[in-house]
Amino acid sequence: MSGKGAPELTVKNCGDLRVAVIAAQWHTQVMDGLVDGAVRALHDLGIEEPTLLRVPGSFELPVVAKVLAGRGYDAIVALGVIIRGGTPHFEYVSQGVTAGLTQVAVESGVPVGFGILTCDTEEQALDRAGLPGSNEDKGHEAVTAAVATATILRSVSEPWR
Ligand code: DLZ
Repeated sequence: MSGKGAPELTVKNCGDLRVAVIAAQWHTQVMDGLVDGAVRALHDLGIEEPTLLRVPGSFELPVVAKVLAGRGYDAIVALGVIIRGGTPHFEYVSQGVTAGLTQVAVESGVPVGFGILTCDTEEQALDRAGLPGSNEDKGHEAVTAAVATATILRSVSEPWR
């Protein structure tokens, strides 16, 4: 999947939204880039006090997202890096986290930003991590998409705003 074609999102009136970022811990250098990008995006959007939680691996992201979705957050952002190895484990973890996060978002009505990199190599992940020299900034993108979606949902439920 190519990053070409990504929209330039403009998000307004979102500084009061409650946002939680959940980040896995595998592949430290890439994860650091994703988390920095997410924090930068939240700052750019005027969201000053986000919650940041670290979980062991990507597989643990959906259960934490589910609990947070029931605690009044307006948007949740999940960050993880899964790199293909020599066994089918990559497919199981990737499918588990993708299906789990989708289920949380659809069943709770709370948008979940999908900042999960599923890459064949660490080089591919570094290129998407928002680090100096990276071509893409997926942590920043995931926050912006989740917050943009939260503002859309709020405009539907509170049309007078
Ligand atoms: C076990 C495992 C493997 C092999 N690879 C990754 C990975 O590339 N990225 C990631 O976020 N987590 C990985 N994990 C850990 C699982 O997500 C999970 O934490 C463990 O299976 C324990 O439940």
